[in-house]
Amino acid sequence: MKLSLVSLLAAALSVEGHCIFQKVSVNGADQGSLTGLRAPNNNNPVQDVSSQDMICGQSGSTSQTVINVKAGDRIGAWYQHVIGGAQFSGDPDNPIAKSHKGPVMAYLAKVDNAASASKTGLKWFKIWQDTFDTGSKTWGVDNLIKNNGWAYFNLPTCVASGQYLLRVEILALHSAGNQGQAQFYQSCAQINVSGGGSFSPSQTVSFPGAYSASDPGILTSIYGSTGQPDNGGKSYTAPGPAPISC
Ligand SMILES: [Cu+2]
Repeated sequence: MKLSLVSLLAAALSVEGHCIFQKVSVNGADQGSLTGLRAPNNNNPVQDVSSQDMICGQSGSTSQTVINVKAGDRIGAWYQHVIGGAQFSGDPDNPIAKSHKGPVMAYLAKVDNAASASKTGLKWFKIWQDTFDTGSKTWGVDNLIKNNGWAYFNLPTCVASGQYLLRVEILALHSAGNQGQAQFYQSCAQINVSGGGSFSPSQTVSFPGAYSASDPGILTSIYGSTGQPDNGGKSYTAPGPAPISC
């Protein structure tokens, strides 16, 4: 009974708790709202893992800008409740509702021209993830909220120079105990990497295709016997491949 009540509550909260990846920073330098991004126009999640919207979110804003970065740079991906930030002053669901526990992940795919490349048919590899710390019971989303909506990670030093789409994704698991109810929030940044290494991925994945609706990291209840979103004290494995290591 308790579990279903928690799930119902989480589902109710989710109506207002969505978010959009809408800005990039490079070593702390803010690149500007929607600059160099392919981002959705609304904050609704993608829930069908076979949808083309799994790639960069629902088609929305586009940009001619390609953001220059160096291998090893500290990249920030900024999520907020709506485009521009909070929906209203004191918005408790900004940057994202606290109920929306889950991992935050980043992928790259090599392209010839990041501003014009088609998003389909690309070969993606994961470069970073913040999943769940069993000791502190902290999810990647908890850390993002602490950072006012920023997810920070370093672009691996070994990544080859050239242009890429950078796909950053939140997977919100608050209702994920029922198939098709996990919520995916992603946009793609258009980046040009310089000073890179010689890494070329031996294994890549496709979007859609990388995830299945019954993946244990997607069809899962994060509520333990006490009804808390602590994954029952168990470790959590995010969907997709392991991040590359240089
Ligand atoms: Cu939501």
